[in-house]
Amino acid sequence: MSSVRSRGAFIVIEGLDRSGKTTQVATLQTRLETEGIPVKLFKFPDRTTTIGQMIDSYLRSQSELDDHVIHLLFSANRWELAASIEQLLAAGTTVLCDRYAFSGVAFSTAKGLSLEWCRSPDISLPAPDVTLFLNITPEQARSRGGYGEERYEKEELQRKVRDVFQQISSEFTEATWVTIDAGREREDVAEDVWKIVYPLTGGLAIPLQRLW
Ligand code: T5A
Ligand code: NA
Repeated sequence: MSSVRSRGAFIVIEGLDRSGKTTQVATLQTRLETEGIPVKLFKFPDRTTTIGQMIDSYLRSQSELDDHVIHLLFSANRWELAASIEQLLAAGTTVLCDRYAFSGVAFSTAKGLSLEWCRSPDISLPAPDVTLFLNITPEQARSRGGYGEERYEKEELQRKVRDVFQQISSEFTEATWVTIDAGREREDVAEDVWKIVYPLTGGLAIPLQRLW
């Protein structure tokens, strides 16, 4: 018998706004379930918790918060679910995450906070085994419905967010940060996602890493 217990893979989907993260993560979850692979989906922000409700109110411009405060709330919202994520991974469940700490850093840095400060509260959160970054052009994003409903849906901010994501991605290897052209048909994007994720679902023997 092997002395190394295998664990589930931690898969994060990041990407620009309107890139299809939620669409793709739902398709992926269904396909994994169909294959009989134990899977659990998380979405950040998780607007259902007490902290999540504060974030939701801020994003809908129903409340005002200092930039540092909202950054820490986004991070706290991940920390309040981190133990559940770790337990599921240890039990062999594949964990999918719709946005994670990279969105946290990208948006707050784009607003003007320092990148290093923004990283700090997420230090030692579980690190994804792979981050799938869904990439689309600003023109494609615009064609998927106009910005304006929520606080960060403004083109100038989105451009800055894109730049910070680019900067973050350069710290990862090609195996741990995969950029996918999400400007194509849903099915084609889903096929690329599947090809990367499916091989990771057989159980991983390497220990879970920590950010950053
Ligand atoms: N945030 C988040 C922070 O500032 N800090 C943090 O730490 C975190 C975690 C809310 C905001 O919070 C910020 C970032 C955000 O500004 P959210 O709730 O994830 O975050 O935001 P949403 O508005 O839900 O997500 P997006 O707008 O980014 O959308 P998705 O999930 O990328 O895209 P999706 O799947 O909803 O699709 C968008 C539209 O496009 C269509 C869909 O049907 C839908 O209408 N579509 C396609 N159309 C054509 N071709 C395709 N291939 C398509 N795929 C999807
Ligand atoms: Na979404």
